Amino acid sequence: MSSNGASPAQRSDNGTVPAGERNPRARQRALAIGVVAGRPGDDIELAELAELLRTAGVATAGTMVQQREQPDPDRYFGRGKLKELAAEIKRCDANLVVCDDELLPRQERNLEAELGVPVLDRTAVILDIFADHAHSASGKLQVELAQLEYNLARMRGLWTHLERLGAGIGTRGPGESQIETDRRLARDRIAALRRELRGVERSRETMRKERSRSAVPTVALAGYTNAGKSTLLNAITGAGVGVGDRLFHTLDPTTRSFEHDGRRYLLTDTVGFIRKLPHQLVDAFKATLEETTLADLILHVVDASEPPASRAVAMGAVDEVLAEIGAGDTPRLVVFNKVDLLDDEERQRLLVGRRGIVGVSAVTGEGIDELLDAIEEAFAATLEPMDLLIPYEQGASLSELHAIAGDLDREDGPDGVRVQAKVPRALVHRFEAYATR
Ligand SMILES: Nc1nc2c(ncn2[C@@H]2O[C@H](COP(=O)(O)OP(=O)(O)OP(=O)(O)O)[C@@H](O)[C@H]2O)c(=O)[nH]1
Ligand SMILES: [Mg+2]
Repeated sequence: MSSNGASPAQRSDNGTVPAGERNPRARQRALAIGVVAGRPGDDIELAELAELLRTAGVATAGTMVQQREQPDPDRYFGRGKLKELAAEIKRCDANLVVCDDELLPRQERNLEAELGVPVLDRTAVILDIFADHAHSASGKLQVELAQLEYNLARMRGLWTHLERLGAGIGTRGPGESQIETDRRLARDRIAALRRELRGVERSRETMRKERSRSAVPTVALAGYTNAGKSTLLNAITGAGVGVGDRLFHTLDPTTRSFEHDGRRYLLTDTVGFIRKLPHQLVDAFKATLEETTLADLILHVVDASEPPASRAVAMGAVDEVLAEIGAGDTPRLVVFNKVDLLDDEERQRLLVGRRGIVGVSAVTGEGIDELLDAIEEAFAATLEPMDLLIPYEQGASLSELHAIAGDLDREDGPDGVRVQAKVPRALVHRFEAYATR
């Protein structure tokens, strides 16, 4: 894993991950730990952490859960459980402990001191995956910003650590000034990154304005990571977006158009969500997540092949993130993807008689037509039927109408073209002059 994975003292000066210094990941064997409140035997959460670790190239050597209301504020686990943990590390020959929650710097430090192996948290793992999967310039900026914010808090932790050690003359001064310098560098870099990202936001804004002028309905794919959003984008639009059986394959938004019944739509695919999505990422990825916020309709893509309990957790997490980024009220369709992996009984149970849910397979193409009809239906409510008479010399209006309303019912008469069309409510005013009733 990256230098996030090293002990805090080994992190680079400005807190970012130098790409060349990654350890060979496969040699890392992690013991995954978590605290669960009141649900004994519930290992859903650690199964997901193991999946995150697999994506980051780390083997999961074992798992350990402590049942308690709250993690211990100093050590995450209670003292007794910590002894068990130390024994378990030996037993399964782990060389790393990874915790399912974001650790306070103090918890991380105490755990490392007691266990004698590096201790990482969920946020560090997710940030590491993002760093590895970011390819575009803006994606890299966003990840670097999130990493710096995460590490800035840890530098503070390191500082208090040194302060405690630094009893003698001379130890305190250089330690303090070094940490202060590091923190100032990190803050300067954070400010510079935020400025650059505002530039990215502005250019996306311009593109969006152009799109909204054309009044093409916009649909956004949202969903848990690995639900099949990118595969679905490819199936619907014929785009060649990258797909992969790993978490957070997609980080950059992609928009493609498709036509259904003569009407054009835009479909946007973007970064996936996860339970306990690190707030540093939500913050840094604001510009990217905005693509979802501004859509007219959100397709909430769900991996229907997941066991019901983890599917419910995933759906809840998506609802939460959508609310957090301000898309809570956007009209939504739930799409159960990967139905090719279900048997008949499961299909029945999941899909029959459920309104607002469409079952599809982005791989076999099953259900895609029904999905497109459902999208059309969702937009139909926002369309106004109009009877128009457009004079021949207003050909420009006719082609504009065609672009907006798709295939038209038209009849050529002596004074012009009689047209019946469904027009988005926001654009009705442009054609009112030609309305015949
Ligand atoms: N069997 C089956 N597999 C699917 C289907 N749709 C997607 N997959 C697989 O699921 C995995 C994830 O697909 P992606 O399209 O990358 O998922 P995503 O939601 O874009 O994931 P992130 O970008 O990581 O958030 C890939 O291995 C796909 O081949 C489907 O309908 N059926
Ligand atoms: Mg994707």
